Amino acid sequence: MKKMFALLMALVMVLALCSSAAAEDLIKVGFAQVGHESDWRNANTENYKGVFTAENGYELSFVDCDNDNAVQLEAVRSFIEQDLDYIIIAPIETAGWNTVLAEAKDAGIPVIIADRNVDADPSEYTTRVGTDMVKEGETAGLWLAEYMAGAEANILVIEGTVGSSAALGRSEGFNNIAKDHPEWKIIDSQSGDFTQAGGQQVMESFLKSYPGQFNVVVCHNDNEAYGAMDAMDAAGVTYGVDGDVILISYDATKAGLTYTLEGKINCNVECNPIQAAFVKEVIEKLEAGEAVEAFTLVVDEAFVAPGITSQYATTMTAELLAARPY
Ligand code: GZL
Repeated sequence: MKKMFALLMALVMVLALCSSAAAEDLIKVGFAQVGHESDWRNANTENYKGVFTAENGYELSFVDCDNDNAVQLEAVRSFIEQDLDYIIIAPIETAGWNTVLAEAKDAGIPVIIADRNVDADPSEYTTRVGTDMVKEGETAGLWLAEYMAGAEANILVIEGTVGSSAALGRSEGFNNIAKDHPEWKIIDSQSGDFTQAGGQQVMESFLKSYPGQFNVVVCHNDNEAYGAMDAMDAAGVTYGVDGDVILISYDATKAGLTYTLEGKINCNVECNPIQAAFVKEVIEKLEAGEAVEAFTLVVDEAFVAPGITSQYATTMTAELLAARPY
């Protein structure tokens, strides 16, 4: 009996040593995520949690920074204090990163900027993975120009989070096209903070300020578009392919593309949230001592409602919707 007990204890000790050794072998990654402001963000978070798993050899320290810059900086500093192996930052805003990036660099911890961008010299961090937000804005503008075919456009814009590279880039890109169209007028542009409540609030304000004066609404993400749709429904303003107002959105999430298939959103410019595998590939290269590119582009496309054909976007179908990964 005593022998059995001793054997059992030895087995428990070996298993404990193996598990701690296994834990020691995991690559420790800190991820300071923007927050949970949108369907896109949630899809992005789920993607990271599904890739950076113990089975894949990682220990993920995930912080939802709730759209709060101070919380995000604090999260990155805590990763540095914990001396993690890698730090991933999806920056809420572009500004304010130089000091903490220098701290991470001094600590010898590689930093990967993911999704959005920072106002810091690329030499201040290891690499960046994300989409081209300026191109997304240009795609929306090019599609609108094709669709309007020279007709007047009186445009209201519901922007994303103030100071975010997603909002700045999409505005820059759209304006790159708008400047070539004197028949267009951007009447107003306010931030809806990438949330449905924000989109509804801004649209309600626009409906009060500019009744009957606009025929295009551009929303920087699907959740803002849902809010704008609720506000326009309540005001009896029609939108979409059979409505008075052309509705353009970004993200092309499953729900956003459902509205696009239904003709309620005329054009939806994708921003692909499935980015974790690209980041994991970068980390694996760094682990192997290999050089990595300064920037890894995550490619996306655009979609339009049935009945619309475009050189810049794919016409939505039920089959396409069923095949969408997020
Ligand atoms: C874009 C991403 C944006 C999405 C929004 O890459 O940063 O933030 O467009 C999300 O849905 O909130």
